[in-house]
Amino acid sequence: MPRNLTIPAKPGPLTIDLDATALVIIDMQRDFLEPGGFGESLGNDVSRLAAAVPPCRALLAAARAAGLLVVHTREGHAPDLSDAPPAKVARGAPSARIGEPGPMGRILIRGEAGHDIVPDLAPAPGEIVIDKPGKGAFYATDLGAVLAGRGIASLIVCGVTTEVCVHTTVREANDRGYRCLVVSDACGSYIPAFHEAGLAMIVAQGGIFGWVAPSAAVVPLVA
Ligand code: TIU
Repeated sequence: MPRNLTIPAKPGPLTIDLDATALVIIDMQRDFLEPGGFGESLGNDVSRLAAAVPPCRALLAAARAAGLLVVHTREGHAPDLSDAPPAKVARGAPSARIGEPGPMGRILIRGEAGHDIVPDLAPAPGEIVIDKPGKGAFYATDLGAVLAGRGIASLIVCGVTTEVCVHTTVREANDRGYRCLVVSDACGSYIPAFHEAGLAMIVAQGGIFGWVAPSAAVVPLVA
């Protein structure tokens, strides 16, 4: 028996089967949310992302209570930078580029403190953590195989940043046939106008990339 529920969303209600739905939390890492990491090295005010943490936490608690598949992603690179394209490494001030030392260890490098997910959203034992070198969570990862193996058809997506890694992942997922519900207040951007535009792009044209709803509309239904 499917565990169907219908979420009020834009551009219209979305019905999902909880047994075929995963919560995907994108890149809620210290490198993006805390001073001294990759986000700040690019010239951003990282405090703008803090508001997304409590809604992500509420979603995570609801997903765990409902027995959903939970997937955390982390953007980062191998210590030898072998998976970091030179065009990506060359961005930002030379002393604060990917791989350079910072207060949370080498910037955007796997295994360093800055690469960790923020403590409030730490993965629980058994939850899937996908390490990705790019913006999208499907590119150069086994996320597609993981979801296919679990019979997942719908994704509830949150995290940072709205118009960069969340958007790229939703676009990749949409092309692969997943229904994506993006939780608006559980996403965040360094650039508020881009957050709003990113969400608007998802639901435009009849939901060209997916659906959008606030956590208040999702959490009570899932839990
Ligand atoms: N710079 C920016 O907005 N985002 C990223 O570089 N990565 C993610 O969004 N995770």
